[in-house]
Amino acid sequence: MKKSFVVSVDSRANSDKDAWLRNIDYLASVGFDGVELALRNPENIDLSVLRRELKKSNISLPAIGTGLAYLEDGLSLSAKDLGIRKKAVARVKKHIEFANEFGSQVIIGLIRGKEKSESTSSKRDGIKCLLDSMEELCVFAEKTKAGLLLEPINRYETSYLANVDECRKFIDLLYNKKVNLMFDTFHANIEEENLIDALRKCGRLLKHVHFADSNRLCPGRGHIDFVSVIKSLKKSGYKHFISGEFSFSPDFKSTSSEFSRYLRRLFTNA
Ligand code: LER
Ligand code: MN
Repeated sequence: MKKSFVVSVDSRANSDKDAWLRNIDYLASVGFDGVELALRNPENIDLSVLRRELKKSNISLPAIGTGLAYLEDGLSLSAKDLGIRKKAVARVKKHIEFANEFGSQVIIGLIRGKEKSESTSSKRDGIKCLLDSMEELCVFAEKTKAGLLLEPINRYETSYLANVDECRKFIDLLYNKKVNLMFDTFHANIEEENLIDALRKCGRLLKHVHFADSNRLCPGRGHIDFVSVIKSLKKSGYKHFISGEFSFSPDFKSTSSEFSRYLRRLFTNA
């Protein structure tokens, strides 16, 4: 199992434009094997700069997140408004092209969108729109080296696919199977009857894992049983990345190094 950490690329006008590059440097210095980039719009990134940074730090890019395109630009793959949906699909295609350059996977999480009216019929319409968007993205991804990852996300953050069972059923509906599963301990702690059973149910589709504790802080600061999580991953032969995705307390450096130490202990003792 390999260690990674989420770094958001802040492309807002008055942001510190190079902070994410310094963060990648720092992750390498405290023992991470990979970085997961949260990208609102991949067109804001200079590929040659990123390639140089990854090579210099000897670190890989296992996955990229798309949630900022929903949170900051309101793009949603399930939007009833065809214009918004088309923009969301076009944006995720940019993420796929970007991931193709690095052999990474694209996370389909918050970009699934949130239904304002939670009525059954509007949810049904939303899931149909999501299915259409995903079919188009799968066909697009088929021609690339990029993978797609469906992330079960708790009901308060997205309206669709809150748990592993729902994600697996959704994948079965897709004509084209370019989609695998990922697992986020924070969401699973809210939505699953039994977190370890749910993890097991991912089976061979599991290609990426997010770690955050029950309070969305660094593992070890809440009440999720990470020893059992690691034992279960080891038993299943999981070889991919565990990526830290949680609030910084107090800042990026201390939080990421705390996580690196925590995972080192867990890998040795579990
Ligand atoms: C959001 O809660 C989350 O877990 C992200 O990975 C979604 O893209
Ligand atoms: Mn996550």
